[in-house]
Amino acid sequence: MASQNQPRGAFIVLEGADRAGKSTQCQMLVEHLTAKGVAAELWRFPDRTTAVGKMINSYLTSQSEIDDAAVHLLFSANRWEKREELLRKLHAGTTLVVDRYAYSGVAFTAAKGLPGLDRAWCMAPDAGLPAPDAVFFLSLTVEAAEARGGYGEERYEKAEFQRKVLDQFAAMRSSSWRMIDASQPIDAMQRQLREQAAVVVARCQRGTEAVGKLWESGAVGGAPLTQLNQ
Ligand code: DGP
Repeated sequence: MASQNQPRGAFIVLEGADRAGKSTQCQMLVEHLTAKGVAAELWRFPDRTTAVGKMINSYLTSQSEIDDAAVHLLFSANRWEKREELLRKLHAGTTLVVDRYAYSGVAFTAAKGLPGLDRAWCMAPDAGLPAPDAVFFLSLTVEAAEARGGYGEERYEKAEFQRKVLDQFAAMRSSSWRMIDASQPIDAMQRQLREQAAVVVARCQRGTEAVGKLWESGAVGGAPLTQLNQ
């Protein structure tokens, strides 16, 4: 286990509804950090390459039906199975830019509005997972997402459902999330992300921050917004 004073990589999560541009922004950010000499990797959840991830992929592409509670636990298991590697990378000094995390996990299942599967139930299986140092939320209305050429073919890519997902994200938003207006041009968004990611990376390189745990208070998304804005 690394001590609290060891320099480490930053754990940066990008969240948002579908079509907000997360994947493009994550990729650009990793390329930028790498060019600056910061060891950085792009990760994404769900990670469809693992055995669990393959089950999730089959569900998302409607090749299989899985009970809603059970598939929720699979998405969570997919994060848990990557936990050790994630911590190892951070402590070895690699910054991880992660396309979606447990926040999507909660928002997408809670948006189903099923009896018994409320937000508290949805949060429970992810409790204790490493907490990110920063959460950047790419904010885009459903109308703007549709104007971008509409949603794809996967299970959740329907306007009505995406509206419910956005409501869930809004309900769980913490003051430590950094909101990024995803209706801006790609380069403007990226500029904002780079500036703010640099602050988080520097903080973690200074070695003053231990990796937090979900959903401990003060750990969801890292430093308060005011600090990130300085
Ligand atoms: P992506 O590969 O980022 O396009 O994500 C695939 C879809 O799965 C997308 O509609 C968001 C949804 N999703 C991502 N993570 C979770 C999760 O943990 N639980 C649920 N139910 N859905 C998720």
